Amino acid sequence: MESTDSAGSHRAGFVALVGKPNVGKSTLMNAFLQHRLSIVTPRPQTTRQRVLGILTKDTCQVLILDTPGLLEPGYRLQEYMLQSAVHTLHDSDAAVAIVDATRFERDLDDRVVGFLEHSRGPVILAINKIDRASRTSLLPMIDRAAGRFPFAEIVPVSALKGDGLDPLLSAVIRLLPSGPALYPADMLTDQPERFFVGEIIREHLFLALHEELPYASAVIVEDFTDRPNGTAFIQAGIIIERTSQKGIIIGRNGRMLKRIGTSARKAIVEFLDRPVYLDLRVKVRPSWRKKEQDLKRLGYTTR
Ligand SMILES: Nc1nc2c(ncn2[C@@H]2O[C@H](COP(=O)(O)OP(=O)(O)OP(=O)(O)O)[C@@H](O)[C@H]2O)c(=O)[nH]1
Ligand SMILES: [Mg+2]
Repeated sequence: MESTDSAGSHRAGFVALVGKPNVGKSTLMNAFLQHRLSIVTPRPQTTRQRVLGILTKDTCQVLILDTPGLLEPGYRLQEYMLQSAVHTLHDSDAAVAIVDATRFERDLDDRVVGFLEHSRGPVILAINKIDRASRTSLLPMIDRAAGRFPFAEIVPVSALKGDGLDPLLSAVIRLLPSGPALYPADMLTDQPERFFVGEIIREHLFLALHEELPYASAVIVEDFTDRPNGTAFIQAGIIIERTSQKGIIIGRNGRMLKRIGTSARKAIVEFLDRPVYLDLRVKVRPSWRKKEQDLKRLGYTTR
């Protein structure tokens, strides 16, 4: 463990990244970590579970918790997603609420403010995607935000372009309690490789599929074995809700599934930093998004 002998000046704590779907929570976490840990796609509701990213510096350890978007749940999986975000907000030492500068009014509505009021720790507001907003729109936004909630600080950023991230990180660190590091300095997350492999496959499903299909799909990693030759052997199931969706995912002559498999495999190789054999199979589980039992089996269980 890291020691506390630097006269108690070391800080460590959990910070939750929360906000509506698609505001850039996962992009921000990855930018802080300088690592592609949490999956990112142009579609809302990409993140379904909380993801821990550990940022260790000489004087602090920031335990960043990426969360699913604060959505209005319509089915059991979405209820689980919302719970996961809200619990994380309740359990963290501080929070960064994120809004998209181009959708400010939508992103900082009464409902979101209501959630922030139940945060355990102080909340910083990050106004993200400023690369897309006009400079003149920022000051009025900051004013309106300050009138709506007692934010500890308000920081405009672009998680994508890397603008404003240092001031935002400094603001986060200032809010963390004093204490020793909670994880070894070389640890990036506490979640297993197997979890991220499933997430990467899901990321490529989200990128390749349209309309409702990404939301009707899940991934279950059934086998993950490191072979003696150094190759990770991975067998995963793509779960969908109806037989009629199977044909779309497989595609003509299996082309779509092959495309998804090829791009996912490449990304997994990059993530694991070793050769990968990937076998994908499509499976139908009727209405899995609404069934407690199926959700549990897929790892969507409240902690
Ligand atoms: N232009 C611009 N796009 C951004 C920025 N940050 C994120 N994005 C894009 O916004 C989209 C959503 O980003 P995510 O990081 O997945 O957003 P999220 O809040 O994690 O979304 P959910 O997990 O679905 O709740 C992606 O296409 C990102 O590339 C930014 O600063 N500027
Ligand atoms: Mg996300």
